[in-house]
Amino acid sequence: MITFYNSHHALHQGQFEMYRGALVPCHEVPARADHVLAELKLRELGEVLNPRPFGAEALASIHAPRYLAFLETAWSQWLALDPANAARDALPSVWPTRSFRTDMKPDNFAARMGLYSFDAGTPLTAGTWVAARAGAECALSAAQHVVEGGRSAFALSRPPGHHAGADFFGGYCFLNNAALAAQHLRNSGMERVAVLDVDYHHGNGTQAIFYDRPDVFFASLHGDPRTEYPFFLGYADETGHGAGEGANLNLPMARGTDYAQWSEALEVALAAITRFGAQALVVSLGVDTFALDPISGFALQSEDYLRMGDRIAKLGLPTVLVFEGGYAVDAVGVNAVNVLQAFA
Ligand code: Q9C
Ligand code: ZN
Repeated sequence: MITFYNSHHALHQGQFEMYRGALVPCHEVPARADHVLAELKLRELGEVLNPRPFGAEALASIHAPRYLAFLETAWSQWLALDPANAARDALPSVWPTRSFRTDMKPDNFAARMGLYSFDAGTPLTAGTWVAARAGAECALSAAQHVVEGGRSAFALSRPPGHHAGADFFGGYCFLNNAALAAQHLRNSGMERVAVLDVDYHHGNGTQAIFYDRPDVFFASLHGDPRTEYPFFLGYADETGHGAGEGANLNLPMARGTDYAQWSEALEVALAAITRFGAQALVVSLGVDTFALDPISGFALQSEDYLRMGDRIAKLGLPTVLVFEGGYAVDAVGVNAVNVLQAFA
């Protein structure tokens, strides 16, 4: 298994996220990717390459131009408000909910932060843009490897991506790496592409991006949004819209779900992907389904990730795996690389 990795990920290092009225240390930390990289090298799982550069057009294949322009300049806008902001991250604190407008370009930075986000858990930092762009290039490079005939490739991207929509950040995500990979496969001649999202949290950004499209199937296994983040999307009755009707499959599960139950939902998702006739697969590989994950509620064990990788490989599709969540930092390397090793 070839891996695309860029050390610039570490430039995105948030300090705090809002939790129950307090700013608490971020769960999404650079050490997560370092642990995965160390485990890949320990097991000699294959080459680790820097991504190749991709231009602005590649990002614009998924993201809105005004959102990309905002992300690229947000840190300098933040500093322009007050030089002392250099020592603190930018967090949104006001959002347009029902009855508000979202069609304007606000002159106020706080308003722009709210317009382009959906939670207060995702700090924007000095290095966010450079890190997120490098992570997106890892996903695009992994997709390109598969386009060129590789059986599979892993994008060790950070920050993660599946909560980011065409024009919003949130859930620790800024650019939707999995969606960018899927679109790159589409642009390179693969007519039907599936995204399988196994992160604990519903991939609301990926779902929203492809919801009305018949050419990209989205299947997600996740904690039931009735109780779990992101709460406002991810229900089983979301099956796609318009031409995309039938190309979206949500499989929410209760807290406490173990691999025996989880793997039944995996069978449902894989059967649907096969019925869809996917020519290539993108896996949003979050390992926050792990029993010891500090912010999640499933009960998967480290050995279960070997079974997961083995089962997904049996689909026999050219596959791009993209790193997403997983916050039991000491175990994240073993768990993610178990999937990759069993897949390979
Ligand atoms: N106290 C991903 O796994 N907040 N994002 C949870 C925890 C957001 C997770 C609250 C979780 C986002 C990529
Ligand atoms: Zn997650």
